[in-house]
Amino acid sequence: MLLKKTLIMMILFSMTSAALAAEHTVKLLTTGSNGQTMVMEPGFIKISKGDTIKFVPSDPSHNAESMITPSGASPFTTPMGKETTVAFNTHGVYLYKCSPHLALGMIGVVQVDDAVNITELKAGVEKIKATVFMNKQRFDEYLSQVK
Ligand SMILES: [Cu+2]
Repeated sequence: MLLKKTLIMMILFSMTSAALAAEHTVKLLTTGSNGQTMVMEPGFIKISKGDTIKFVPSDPSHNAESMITPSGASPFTTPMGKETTVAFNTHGVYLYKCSPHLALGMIGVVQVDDAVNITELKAGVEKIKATVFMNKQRFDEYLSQVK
């Protein structure tokens, strides 16, 4: 009887912790909702450690590839044109791009809990910006939302 109760408690507990990890969606779009082109929506997203993001490309030419990640985090590259879910298990700020469209400013920022690596990330961003021809302002626009 006690064993049964313990088992039920364990099952309930595991269900609760699974429910706490949220799944977010980021769209990788050729045309954004406000007329912007080659854009992630949302371009900046803040999530919690353990959450996942489902990257949803609007067509076969988009994906999501990390450029700067917090130390200890695994880099990620989603397949072209395929809806893919990525788990974020290390806190800090992540900068990622659509591999073929970095020059067009198709980038995004994910903040997972505290922005522990923001100084290193901002230093790294300057080099990357130099290779971008369009929508350069998105770097500052998204990074200004990191809190
Ligand atoms: Cu793209």
